[in-house]
Amino acid sequence: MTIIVTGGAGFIGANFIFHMMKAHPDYRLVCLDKLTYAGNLSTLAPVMDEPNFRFAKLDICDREGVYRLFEEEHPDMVVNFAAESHVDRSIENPEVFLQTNILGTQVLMDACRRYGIQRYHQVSTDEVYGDLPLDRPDLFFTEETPIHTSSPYSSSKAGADLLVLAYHRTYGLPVTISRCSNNYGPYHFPEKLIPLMIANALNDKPLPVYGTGENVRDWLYVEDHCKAIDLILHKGRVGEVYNIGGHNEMRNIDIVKIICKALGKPESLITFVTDRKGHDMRYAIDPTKIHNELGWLPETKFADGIQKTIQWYLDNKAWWQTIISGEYQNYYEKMYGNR
Ligand code: NAD
Ligand code: TDX
Repeated sequence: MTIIVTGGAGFIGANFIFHMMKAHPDYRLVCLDKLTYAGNLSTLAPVMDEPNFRFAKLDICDREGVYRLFEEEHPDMVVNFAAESHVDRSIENPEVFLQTNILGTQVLMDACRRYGIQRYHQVSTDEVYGDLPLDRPDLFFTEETPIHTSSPYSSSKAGADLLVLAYHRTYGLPVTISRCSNNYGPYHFPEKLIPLMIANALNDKPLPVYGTGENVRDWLYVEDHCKAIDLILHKGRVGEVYNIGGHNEMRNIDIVKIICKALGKPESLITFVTDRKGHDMRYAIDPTKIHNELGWLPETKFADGIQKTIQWYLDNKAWWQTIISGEYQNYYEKMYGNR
C-alpha cells in the first residue's frame, strides 16, 4: 500500500505520518509538501531516512509535478492535508487560500482520476458549518448541518468539500471527507492559539486574547484525529462525510488561564485585543456517526493532552524558537503591532 500524504510537513500531516509509520510499518508513505511558511522539514527528521518514506517538495497546484509523482509512485490512496490553514491570514490575504485549498484539491483529484486510486481522502474542518450561538449548548454540528461559512479560510475549505463530493457523484471517484474540530499537540505552528500562548508565556510576553475570550472551540488531541482518519481510510464508506470531535468545548480565556497555571506565569500577562473580523462564537461537533459506524472514540482527555503538549513545547524549544525568529516575526508584527 502506497499513500501520498500532502501537507505532511505541517502540524497534523506530520503527526499522521508518524502514526501511520507505527501503525502500518509495511506501508510506503510519500509526503508531498510545498514547504510554505507553515511547513517544516525538520519535523520529519525522525522518518526521513526510513526506506518506506519519501519526501517530495511540490505544490499541489503544480499539475505536471503532481502527475509525475503519481507516475513514479502509483499511489493506492491520497490523504490531502495540504492547505493554507490560518483564519487570520485568510482575512489578510484570501487569494492563496482559494488557490491552494480549492484549485490544489482539484489537481490532486484529477491525478487520482487519471491514474486510478482506491481512496482520495479530504481532510476538512468543522468551520465549514459556521458557528453556533453561546446560549444554545444543546446544538451540535452533525454531517447534515448546512454549510454556512464565515471566513475566506472556511469558505475555501467548504468549496473544496463540495468539489470532492461532485467528483464522487460525477466521475465516481472513491472519496471520503472528515471534518474535525480544533486540534492541539506537538508540532502545532506557533501562530495558533495554544502554541502561541505557551511560547509567549514562556517569554513573559503579553497573551493576546481576541475580544472577550468567550469564544468556544472543541479541542481534540492530534493523535486522536490521526487515528480517526486511519479508520476512515480502511473502514469508512466511500462518498461519506465523517465528523470528528471529542465533546471537549472550552472557552479561549479558560485555555489561556490553564496554560498560565501550568507554566507558573501570572494571569496579568493576559491582554484583551481587538476581536477577529467575523469571529465564530462556538464550534461543537457531534461525533455520533464515526462512533457508531467505525467505533472511534477519543483516547486522550484534555487535562492529560494539554499537559503533554505543554511539556513537549518545554522539551522542544529549538523547534518553535527557530520558527519564531524567522519570517514568522514579520507576520507577528503585522498582526499584533497595532492591535
Ligand atoms: P498547517 O498549516 O500546520 O500545515 C499545512 C501544510 O500544508 C504545511 O506543511 C504546508 O507547507 C503545506 N502546504 C500549504 N500549501 C501547500 C501547497 N500549495 N502544496 C503543498 N503543500 C502545501 O496545517 P494543519 O493545522 O496541520 O492542518 C492540516 C489540514 O487539516 C488542513 O487542511 C486544515 O484545513 C485541516 N484542519 C486543521 C485543524 C486544526 O485544528 N489545525 C482542524 C481541522 C482541520
Ligand atoms: O492570538 C490569538 N488569540 C486568540 O484569542 C489567536 C491566534 C487566536 N485566538 C482565538 C481565535 C479563536 O477563537 O483562539 C481561537 C483559536 O484560534 P486559532 O488557533 O487561530 O484556531 P481557529 O481559528 O479556531 O481554527 C483552527 O481550527 C479549525 C485551525 O487553525 C483551522 O485550520 C481549523 O480548520
